[in-house]
Amino acid sequence: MGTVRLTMAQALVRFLANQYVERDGVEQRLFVGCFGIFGHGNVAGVGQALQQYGKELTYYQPRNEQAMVHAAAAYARQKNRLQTLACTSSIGPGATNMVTGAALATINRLPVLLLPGDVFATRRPDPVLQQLEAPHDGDLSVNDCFRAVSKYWDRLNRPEQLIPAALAAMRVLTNQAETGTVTLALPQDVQAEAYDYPEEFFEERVWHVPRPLPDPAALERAAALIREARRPMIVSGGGTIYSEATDTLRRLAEQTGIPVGETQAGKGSMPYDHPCSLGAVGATGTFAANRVARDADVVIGVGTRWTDFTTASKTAFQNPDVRFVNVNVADLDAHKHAGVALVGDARTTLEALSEALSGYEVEREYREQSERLNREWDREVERLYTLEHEPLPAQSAVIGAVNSFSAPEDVVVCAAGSMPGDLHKLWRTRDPKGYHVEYGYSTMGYEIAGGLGIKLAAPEREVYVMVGDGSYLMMSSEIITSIQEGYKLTVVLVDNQGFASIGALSRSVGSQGFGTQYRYRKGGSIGLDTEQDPGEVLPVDLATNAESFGAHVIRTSTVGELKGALAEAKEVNRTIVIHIPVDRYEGVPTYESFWDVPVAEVSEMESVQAARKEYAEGRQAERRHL
Ligand SMILES: Cc1ncc(C[n+]2csc(CCOP(=O)(O)OP(=O)(O)O)c2C)c(N)n1
Ligand SMILES: [Mg+2]
Repeated sequence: MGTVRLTMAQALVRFLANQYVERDGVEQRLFVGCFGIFGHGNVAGVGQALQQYGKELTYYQPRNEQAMVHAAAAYARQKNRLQTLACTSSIGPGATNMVTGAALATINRLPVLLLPGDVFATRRPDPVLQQLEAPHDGDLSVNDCFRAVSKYWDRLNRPEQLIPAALAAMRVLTNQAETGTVTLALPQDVQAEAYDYPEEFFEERVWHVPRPLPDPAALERAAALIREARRPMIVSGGGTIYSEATDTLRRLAEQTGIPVGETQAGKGSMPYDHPCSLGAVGATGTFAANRVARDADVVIGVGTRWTDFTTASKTAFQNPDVRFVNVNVADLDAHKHAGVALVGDARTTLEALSEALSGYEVEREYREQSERLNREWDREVERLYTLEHEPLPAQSAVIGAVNSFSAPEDVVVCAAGSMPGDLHKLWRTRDPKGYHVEYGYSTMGYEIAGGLGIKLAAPEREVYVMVGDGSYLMMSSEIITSIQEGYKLTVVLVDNQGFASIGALSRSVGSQGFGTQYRYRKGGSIGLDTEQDPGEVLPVDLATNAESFGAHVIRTSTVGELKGALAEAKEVNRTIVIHIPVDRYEGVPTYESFWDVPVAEVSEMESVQAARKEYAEGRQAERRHL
């Protein structure tokens, strides 16, 4: 075969356009496009290549590099990790703006390909604009920041290095256990340098995503353990959804009567009204799931990495004899909590487990308890959905209005603040892809950018972005991109004048909401929740801000008006922002759970001393699952 003379950037773009992924016989393109913001570090390299090969790989113009990585990660999540976008940036600040997005994607195990520009490989004009100079290390650049947050990292100092690096990158991106951020740092001179690439490199290449089965002996051990169980429970995580195992999971639950709790990423594994569904588990869990978890004797984790929110900081499972079985494609997670490790794909493993458990069923009383808890919990949801709080509405009623209005297949998206916990507890999920709360990294600013990625992935679904005022202020600029590209979002901007979630957390650690209100400085402090006479509220008008971006804005002040606005929004075909103020203190309770946030061990403040005492008591329930 011959060769073709291309710049490294041209070769990279052509290569990306020819990568495919296959699972269950369905083949799709791995990269549906490339986000990029140009500067001297990529304009003449990847920028030029994207222009030249615009028909092969679509270019999208975002406003912020962090946001474009969020959008790519959200896209990948909506597509069950089988498709994604690349992200190109200039060198320096454009590159490091992507570090947060990179961490988010790696922590959530979502494939994204980052292509930060880098300083000259030849080092001839050093130091170039935005170059970090390290006196002790000639090969260091700001892009080394990405090493910690990437699953594969490489710097391509020669154009031919692209060949092994690109192949390694694809292997990692498409490996369901390994996937996350892949960073290929591209020195700006090398991007523009030509090389005779072998034609084979550009042929269509299919990356197969297998559905591996666990070791049969491990499966036998797991089945034997479960057969002995009287109070088994399943905790379903994001892996169930990525593997498209939700039907299999539901059938297993029906066959055995084992009830299911859900993590944030796993919410939607079961329809909310299924009798085996206990809803959210852990620190932001329902009383239904948390009561069952407390006494469970065997806990079957499926596609979960057991974060502290899921385990309520290791206080959720109090049965002294509790044992774990972990179904996970990642060895790391399968071995957590000294569990029987079923390293494999969630769907095929649950199918195998169903078979191995044939004839096994929990006792009728236990099944009935789950059904009863499911119904009791839904009554609590209804109570919170219909709270008529005045003068400002309760956030739970805002969530209720959006949930009741939205269609089952619509998607709700959120990431940080008080809403993720409330949504985890209260959102009635009716479709496995209808709930998208990024809670691996819980990144303020993900909401709107993530919503854009979801809408790009699923234009047929309405996307409801639930965003707090704090998150909105951190990053709302992708509203503009959504309008530019015609990807409509319905943004519900829930305004409580600051950080309500951290305000509540601060009060619980004895600190009176220090630094969490958006108010003028007064008497030396900024907005303590306990102050009789706090500083005035700031004159910020977020609705007008959204209007200035070109969004269709509706200002509401009651839940009734919100309902009207949602109906109006449905008829509008560009991005809408519905602004609604909510009461800062009318929160959703926690239900029999704990979260470990250490309180100062010594303090002059009595409130801190009291909080420390309570903390020390709460911590006593923490366990080691060895
Ligand atoms: C980028 C980032 N910075 C800080 C935090 C810590 N944090 C979590 S929630 C929150 C406040 C969020 O405020 P807002 O969006 O208004 O939601 P609210 O808490 O008022 O519901 C902060 C500061 C975070 N999760 N992400
Ligand atoms: Mg807020």
